Order: sequence, then C-alpha cells, then structure tokens
Amino acid sequence: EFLDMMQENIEPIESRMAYYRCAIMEVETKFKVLNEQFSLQYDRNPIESIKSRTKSMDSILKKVRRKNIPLNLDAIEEQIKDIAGVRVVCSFPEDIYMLADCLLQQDDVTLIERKDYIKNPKESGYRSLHLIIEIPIFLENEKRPMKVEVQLRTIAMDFWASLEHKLRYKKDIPDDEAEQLAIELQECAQISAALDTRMENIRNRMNSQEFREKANAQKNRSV
Ligand code: 0O2
Repeated sequence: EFLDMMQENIEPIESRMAYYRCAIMEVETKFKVLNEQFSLQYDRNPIESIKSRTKSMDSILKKVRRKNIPLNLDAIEEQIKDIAGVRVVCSFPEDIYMLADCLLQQDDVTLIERKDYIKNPKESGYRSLHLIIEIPIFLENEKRPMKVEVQLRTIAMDFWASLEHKLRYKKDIPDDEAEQLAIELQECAQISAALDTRMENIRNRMNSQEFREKANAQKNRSV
C-alpha cells in the first residue's frame, strides 16, 4: 500500500525531498554563520562538526507503520517531524545551549518542540538536545515553511550514541548478551556525562578572569 502510494506520487515526493534538502542547507548555514562569528569575536569555534541527512524512505515507512499515520503525503509531512535532520556536534555542553538560544532568537525560526535529553537522559543513557524547528525556504513563487529536527550534542555524546545505535540495529546478538551490552552502555553514558562536566570545568577555569588576573600579578611582580 505504501509502495502504491509512493509510485502514484513519485514527482511530488521527489520535489518535497528536495525542499527538505533546501531546509537543511538553510539551517546548516545558520550554524556556520554562528561559528564564524564566535570565531571572530571570541576566538573560539563552538561547533566541532555538522552532519545532516534526509530520512530514508525505509525509515519513513517504519515510522508510518509504528505511528499508524494515514497514507497520504500531507499527513506524513505533518506527523513525521524529522524528515530533515541536522546534527550539530560541539565540544562542551554549555555551547549546545548557547547555540540553541542563538538559533531560536532568529526571527525566521519557530520552535515547534524541544526535548532536553541532556537534563533528562533517556533510559538507554542517550543524551542530546533535540529541537524541532520550522524555517521558511524561498522558492520561485512561494515561501514554504519546513520542519527540521536539530540534534545538538557533545563529541562524547555523539561517540556514545553512534555505538549504541549500532547495538540497536544489530539483529544477530543473542538477547542476554544484548542486555549485558545495554547495561555496560548505560554505565558508559554516565562516565561520558561526568567527563563532559570535568572538561567544561577545566575550560572555564582556564578562561576565568580571576586566573588571568593572578597570572598578570605574578608577571608584574617578576618584572
Ligand atoms: P535514526 O535512525 O537515528 O533516524 P518522534 O521522532 O518524536 O516520533 P521519538 O523516539 O520520541 O520519536 O523521538 P526522539 O526521542 O526525539 O528521538 C528521535 C531520534 O533521536 C532518533 O531517530 C535517534 O537519532 C535519536 N535517539 C533517540 N533516542 C536514542 C537512543 O536511545 N539511542 C540513540 N543512539 N539514538 C537515539 P530515529 O528516527 O529513531 O532513528
């Protein structure tokens, strides 16, 4: 049935996927601009990397089935909010919130949904900040609002999530072994959260005004 629907709508599906790719370009550019500005102004690059994707037809189909979404394009676009996904990887947790605030302040960005799995990690141990936003893309004769899921995470969160994702999709591990690995991964999630906090503390101490003043005083005394 899904395949029939797809075959009947090949052209609209292709153009809609192109619109999602355009929306991804818009969001990526916004983050690149922010990174550039922070680099000029504060001599630091809050963004380590950006990875983007449009959802595959296969995983759209899985979600359609799982959520019992009616088989028409409008319903699918309305209810699947992560057809376009942009993942922003930062070094430090504070940069995640700073970038999210900067993005949401922009007057062409509308927040649809915010899930903070950093403050409230998932049971698996998963941590990231998820924002579903709507941004316009400008076509020949039309301004079209598009939904994009933005996932913001640290390098440590990303490292963890990519390994855990592999376990999730591996079908050839016996149940008891998979359970053991899931427990081990939960523990690693806690260790990685603690590492993020410690690394951030180190950075903040290195940048602190007090520290700089002490160093200056020392220099002046030795002159
Ligand atoms: P894929 O293959 O990454 O695209 P919703 O989107 O609201 O209908 P849900 O699950 O409530 O469904 O959304 P949520 O919690 O915001 O998570 C959506 C995405 O976050 C997932 O996409 C994953 O990319 C990521 N994610 C969420 N939980 C976990 C987790 O426990 N481990 C890992 N590794 N990633 C997670 P998809 O579409 O499920 O998969």
